Amino acid sequence: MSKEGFRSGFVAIVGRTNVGKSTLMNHLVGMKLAITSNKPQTTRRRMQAVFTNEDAQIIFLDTPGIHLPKTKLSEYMDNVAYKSVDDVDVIVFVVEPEPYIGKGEQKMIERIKESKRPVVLAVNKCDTVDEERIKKAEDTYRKVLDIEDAIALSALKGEGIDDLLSSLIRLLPEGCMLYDEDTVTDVTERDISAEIVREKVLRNLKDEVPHGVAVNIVSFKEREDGLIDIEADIVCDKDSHKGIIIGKGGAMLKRIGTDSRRDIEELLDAHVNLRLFVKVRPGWRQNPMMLKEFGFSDKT
Ligand SMILES: Nc1nc2c(ncn2[C@@H]2O[C@H](COP(=O)(O)OP(=O)(O)OP(=O)(O)O)[C@@H](O)[C@H]2O)c(=O)[nH]1
Ligand SMILES: [Mg+2]
Repeated sequence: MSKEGFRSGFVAIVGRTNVGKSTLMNHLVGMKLAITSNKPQTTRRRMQAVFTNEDAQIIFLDTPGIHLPKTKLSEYMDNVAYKSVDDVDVIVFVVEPEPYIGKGEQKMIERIKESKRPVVLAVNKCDTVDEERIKKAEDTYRKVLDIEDAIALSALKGEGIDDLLSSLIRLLPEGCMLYDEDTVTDVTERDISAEIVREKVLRNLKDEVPHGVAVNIVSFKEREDGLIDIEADIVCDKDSHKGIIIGKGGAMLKRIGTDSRRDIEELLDAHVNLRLFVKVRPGWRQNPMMLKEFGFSDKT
């Protein structure tokens, strides 16, 4: 039973691609759940992460970043983000510490206004600029949006996280715990493992190759001695990309495998035997049937 004055609810983390939403969500819950990279369009699906303390429970929704959609996959991703603002109690709008509003932000501002939900502005990457720049960014957004609170943050360094949590708890309605206190996410270990492999592809490869990659876990089995065997397909959308992912003498695939295994072992707290295969499915990001097969359906 929850104590008196306990607050709970859903908070969507939205904003342009690459502003640091997933980095922020991981820090808010103190665990690396969502993958991050310096490439745009890292997050493809909505993901929940649950924060619980003695005063409150907050269910954070990390969302794909807004960008100009070029494929059916990126249209799907933008829609996930736009829709998520309607399902929550509070919105965290993450922005760069810049004194101007870009196209991606502008579209998001319209959706936030339509949703009529309270908004906390999170000015992120404050480790890269001075106070004056942060203030300018805040003023810019206050002119176009009704903001409950503006918090300066460095999601990367974990600065401003407690201020943001306090602000959100204050804005949430009183209510009981929605999930038991051990719940951390709605995503399975199997799906996080697939995301970890995709993160290593994003971090090790350049340009358009990683954006055409999907990762499917083909099998995920625990042996009696606790070792976990994982077999995964790295699916790419061009023949020429397959060779790049495998690399000279298999060196790139080996590096992706080693990096992935290390993180998956940490996630699962077990030894892992990871086998990766590269497959080509030409144009899968534009093909509604294949998108559905990979779990990108209209159901968001
Ligand atoms: N300097 C600095 N870099 C940051 C900060 N927060 C995130 N980053 C970096 O910004 C890049 C993007 O971070 P992500 O968390 O993947 O961004 P995102 O908004 O989730 O991106 P999408 O999923 O593509 O929408 C990564 O290289 C992060 O390390 C910050 O506070 N300071
Ligand atoms: Mg992200």
